[in-house]
Amino acid sequence: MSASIEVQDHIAIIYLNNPPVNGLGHATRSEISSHLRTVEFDSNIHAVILTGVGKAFSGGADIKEFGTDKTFAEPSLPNLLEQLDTYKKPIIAAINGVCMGGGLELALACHYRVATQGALIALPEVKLGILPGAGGTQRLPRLLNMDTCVDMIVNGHPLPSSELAQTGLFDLYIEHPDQLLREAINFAIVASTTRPVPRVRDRSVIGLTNPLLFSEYRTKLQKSSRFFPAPFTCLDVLEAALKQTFEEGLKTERAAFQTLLSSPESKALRHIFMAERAASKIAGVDSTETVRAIAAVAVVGAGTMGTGIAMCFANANIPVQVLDSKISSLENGLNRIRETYLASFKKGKLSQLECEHRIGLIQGVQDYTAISEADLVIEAVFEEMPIKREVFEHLDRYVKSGAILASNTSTLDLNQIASFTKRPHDVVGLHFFSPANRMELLEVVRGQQTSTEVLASCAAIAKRIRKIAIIAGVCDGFIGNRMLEQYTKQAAFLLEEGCTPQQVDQAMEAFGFAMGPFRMNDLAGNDISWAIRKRRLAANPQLIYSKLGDILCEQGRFGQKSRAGWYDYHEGDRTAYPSIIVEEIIRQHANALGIPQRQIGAEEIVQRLVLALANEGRKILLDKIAARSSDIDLVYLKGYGFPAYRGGPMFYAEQMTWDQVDRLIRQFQTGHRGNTWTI
Ligand code: T1G
Repeated sequence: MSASIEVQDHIAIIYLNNPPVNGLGHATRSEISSHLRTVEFDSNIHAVILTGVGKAFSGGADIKEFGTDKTFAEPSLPNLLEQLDTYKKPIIAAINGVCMGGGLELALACHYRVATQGALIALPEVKLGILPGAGGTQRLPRLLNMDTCVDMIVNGHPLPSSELAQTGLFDLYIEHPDQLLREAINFAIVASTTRPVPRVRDRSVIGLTNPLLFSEYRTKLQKSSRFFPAPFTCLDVLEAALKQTFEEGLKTERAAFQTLLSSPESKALRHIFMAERAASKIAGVDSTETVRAIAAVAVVGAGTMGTGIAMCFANANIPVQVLDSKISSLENGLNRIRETYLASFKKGKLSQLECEHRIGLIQGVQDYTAISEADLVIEAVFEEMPIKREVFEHLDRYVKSGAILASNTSTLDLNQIASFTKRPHDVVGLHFFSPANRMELLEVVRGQQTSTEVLASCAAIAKRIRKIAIIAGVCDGFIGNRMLEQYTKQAAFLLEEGCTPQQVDQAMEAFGFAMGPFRMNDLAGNDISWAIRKRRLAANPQLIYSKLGDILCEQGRFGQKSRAGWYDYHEGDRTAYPSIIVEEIIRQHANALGIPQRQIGAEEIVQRLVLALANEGRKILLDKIAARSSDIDLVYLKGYGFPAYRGGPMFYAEQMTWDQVDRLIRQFQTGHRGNTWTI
């Protein structure tokens, strides 16, 4: 039973009850439709209320049914809404919680809407690469101004019901959720005497306040989403609402919805939606696992990473101490935090109160005894094992029993770090990505002895600080950096075969990366990757990689910081200018190696680099460093800027099939240094 019915005061109340979010799957749609038919001509019933059981009114169409015949099985959502539209008695939506996508479209097709404080209102379909496909683009502009409609539909931004309380979306707004049903029944009793029942479709679209709204938005989208069709289509269909009748607008919407639903971008985004939810399922850790309370956090190391990590917790209203033995480092770190929050305040992203509150949550300390009561301690000091050892020996000695001891290491052996303590079961890796206070990704590194309780606690705290936690096993580079090494290796090989840095970057940026590999390296600092290569070469003298990066670094070309890297830079200007010096270095190097030069097109560049990621991801799965391929996709999406509407490197490969991938890799091998691609 995913929709039940009861009667109170001659009002039929239909409860959507399809946990976890009352998704409008086929069964739910069928039962709602059946209940409506049962009472439509019953003279004892004067009106109908639709409401949700639990935290949601409805989270929309059932995404899990997409791609199956259930999505359009009758009653399809549009046809169910048509039944509401032609219903003889008033139907009131009592919006009790999350009201999203098809769920909001269901409410819009009702004759009245009564909402409670605390509900979340959204048409987020664009985030799935589609658009509201059940009348949302045609009904919402008949209740809300087009600026709000564009923001809600083109950006998919959710709005709290309180922000819409004074708009035409709701006929009644209730401050106290526990009074919603009673108030809705009272409203229905009054509405039941009103004829004809008011239909949103009979209203006129609210006129534009800014006649240039659509053209201005299209210009904005050209910059932010030029390769992603859904936002543009959302704009087109919204604009159609202004020019067409409701019926014509529905047809336009429906056609556009079908086109987008079958698009590769939508398939990719639906893959990510499910991947994000799958990632929270940790092997060997079930939902009954104890989760340790984390009320106080300490960070060791007041450098860029340490202070960024501290801000993650302050942003979640968790008090955090920052420990650094050097007073100058500590002061610099705390100043950096203050400046960051003040900058957000000046940009209007934070109120003065929020800014001061968050700064007040962060305390600088210099002594390990000061952090003894922390529930979670995160070490973020230099990537050198002797320093890690000193820190963890101190943590083991001074921090209370039961605290979680985490290392932010990005390349060192967590098992060895755990061995510096008497409590390896409490030691875990929490690998944040810079800037830590902004990047969503958090690699939770599971040591050999890390307890399931610690893993469950880290997953819970990650959600609190709004991070996507991905469990990784212990290896050099865990998941993301291990894949990045292969990506940058192939990028440099392409230069030796005839490409320029700008050709490679332009191909990857046209694919959807915000920044190609060489611009990214110049931003991050070529000397950082140079140090990692030297460490890896010392550990494995057989390591094969292009020496071009080393040559640049030996000439002091570290990137933006030295105003010369893979590109040239001018004082105070971050624009990357193609460098004839670098092109000459590449030519001389390739010539010395006797590598034949050739024209390499954008398609091969993209395949070489993305399949380098996927091929390493496949090995990461085989090594059991990652639990599932969709986790690997999330790592590269959330930590390395892989374009979301491409689904991720593993998704990209899986669309080809792995046999085709292997055929391509064999082709690439003949091009250059065959043994760099180990399948
Ligand atoms: N369909 C199926 N399952 C859903 C779902 C949905 N729409 N939304 C959530 N779930 C599952 C999710 O997979 C997870 O399951 C559980 O609910 C908890 O999710 C015609 C076609 C509603 C704000 O895009 O934004 O309507 O992993 O961890 O943090 O125009 O889920 O536990 O098995 O996210 O409390 C439009 C998507 C669909 C809303 C709740 N609707 N969902 O957040 O829980 S397209 C959306 C969300 C559409 C029409 C079109 C969030 C949430 P499991 P959760 P949460």
